[in-house]
Amino acid sequence: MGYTIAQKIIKNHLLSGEMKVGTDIGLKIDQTLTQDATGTMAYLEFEAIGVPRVKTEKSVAYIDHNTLQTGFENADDHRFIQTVAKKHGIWFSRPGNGICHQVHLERFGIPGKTLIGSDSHTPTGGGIGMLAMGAGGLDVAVAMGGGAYYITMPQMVRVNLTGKLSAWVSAKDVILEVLRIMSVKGGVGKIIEYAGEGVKTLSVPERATITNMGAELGATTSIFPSDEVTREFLKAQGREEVWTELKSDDDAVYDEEINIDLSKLAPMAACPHSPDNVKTIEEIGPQKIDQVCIGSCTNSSYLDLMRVAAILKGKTVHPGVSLSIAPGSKQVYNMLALNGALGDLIGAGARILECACGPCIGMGQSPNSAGISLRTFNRNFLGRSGTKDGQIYLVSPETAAASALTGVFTDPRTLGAPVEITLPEKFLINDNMVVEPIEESKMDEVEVLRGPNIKPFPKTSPLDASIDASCSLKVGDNITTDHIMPAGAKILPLRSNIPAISQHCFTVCDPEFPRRALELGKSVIVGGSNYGQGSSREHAALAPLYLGVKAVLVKSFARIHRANLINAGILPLTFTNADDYDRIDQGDELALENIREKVEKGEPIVVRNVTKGIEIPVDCDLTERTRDIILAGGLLDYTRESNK
Ligand code: MIC
Ligand code: SF4
Repeated sequence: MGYTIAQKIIKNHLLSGEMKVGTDIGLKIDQTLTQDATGTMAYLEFEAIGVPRVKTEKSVAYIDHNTLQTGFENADDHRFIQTVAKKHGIWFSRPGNGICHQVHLERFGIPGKTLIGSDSHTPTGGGIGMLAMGAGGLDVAVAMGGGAYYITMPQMVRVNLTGKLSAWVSAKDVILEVLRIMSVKGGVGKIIEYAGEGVKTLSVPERATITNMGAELGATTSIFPSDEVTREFLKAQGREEVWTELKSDDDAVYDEEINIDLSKLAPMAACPHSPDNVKTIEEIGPQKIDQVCIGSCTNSSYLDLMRVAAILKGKTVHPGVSLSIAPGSKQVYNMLALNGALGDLIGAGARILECACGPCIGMGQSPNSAGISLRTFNRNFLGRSGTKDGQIYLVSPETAAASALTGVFTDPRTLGAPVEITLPEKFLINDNMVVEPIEESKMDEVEVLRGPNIKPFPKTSPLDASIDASCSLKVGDNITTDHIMPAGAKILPLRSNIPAISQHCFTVCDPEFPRRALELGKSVIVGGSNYGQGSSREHAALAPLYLGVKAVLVKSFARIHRANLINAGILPLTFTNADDYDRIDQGDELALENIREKVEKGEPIVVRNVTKGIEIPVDCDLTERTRDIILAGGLLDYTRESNK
């Protein structure tokens, strides 16, 4: 039996386990990336593990999220990351160099290699045939120290692409179609591989848009073959030598197949407040809009912005619309500046932002009250834009630019003759904003600078013999990590300060939660299905840990968040019968008797609802390794123990 592309990479990197779906496998990690919002924690954890020098082939620390610098906190964090990176062998991409995923694809990614990043959109690297996965900071820290990265061996989904995109229809519309078909939980436990004749019609930046937003499917990752198109892209980046061909075997077996005829797709939008709430622009109709934001790691490539510039050239943004544009990298920005396209954007009235995440993570550009904002981003979760009642629609750059000109939802196909943009034969290559680490022999010369906002990792303790705690919060389905640990300009600067950031935990759902949880001392959170979807931020586990949450009991979990809970030593439980969700109310007293022994022996677990006098069977699917992590009180303690 042949292998799929992902299976080939997994096979080459397998450190433990077997490639049997649903079982735990440990992978050797070749490259890591961090960004600043999750990076400070990841490096504090790396320091705590105590390995002097990273053991990966390449580790890069990016600064792209917290660049507003409304106080000293962000700048202090940047210095911390810069110095800690220099000391321990990590390359440092300075603020201004661009969004981690865009820059990594351009300058560092290599087909066939494994990459984990402390950011859920790391699968962008799948656009050049990397096995690239989002992970919690602690998992990245362990991988930097040479440890394996553990995942559950995923199922393989093949998306067959046939035909060719029609004029004005974009790669963004392809992933919106996949989201429409599969939903935000349809990818959990799966790797999505793109195949078929349609693949070669898509350039690398287009493929990267698709694998990037595959994160919204809940998938482990998404991947394209590495072919002649990939070679051309790498050659244009001056890196042809890292290219290798990668394709699936003819007799590879997939668990699921989806067929998409590219020529049949139309411009679409993900409507508020979920990336899978997809409609065509035609169905939405010519509704008035207030804002357009172009950028983010999904759609900020040279190709995307050149198309936008061609649409806007010589025109003026509608007076009722504010248009902002953030290029994805310094390379893109600089090329637009040199070829005149930047002038076209400025001339049309676009508000040019620095190349960083910016409005995607609520760092500025919040829309007006109840404002309709069209964004080329990947997430439109409630409140993420910074305006609680903001109505965020996720669209392609073409739809965004066309609508910015008319002031209403506009199908770009009404613009007439298509713009023909091709990738340059040579990109502008200038890595002057990437700082090399110091040689190992000189590492003692580097002083790691820590600002007063940087507080240590919260205290963990081994799993208690029994847990008696009340339900401090009950929430519904599809809770995102933006609900659990909101971001935005006010809260992001506290990413290195768990006690302070914890005060914002779950405040989107219930402003009283942090105070109540702290008062209770110990508690349990109850939730619905796909709990913890979205970002990889381990703060969504560390803040509950700090607030005394001992267990989270839900109908089902999203992959990265479940791993983060385990890493933080919080017990992840699921209802054996989903209907039992209705048998616990917020405030109920719960008891998990002899839980330590039961976890240790793998015995059935029952939650006793003391208030209602009933017993509820629950599952806690742990492998030998995750069981030991939970017993130890989290991955940090477990790793320190194992390194002794
Ligand atoms: C996001 O898009 O939500 C983020 C901000 O990039 C996160 C990481 C974070 O919360 O820092 C992600 O996607 O992992
Ligand atoms: Fe940054 Fe947005 Fe991409 Fe997250 S999704 S990495 S915030 S651009």
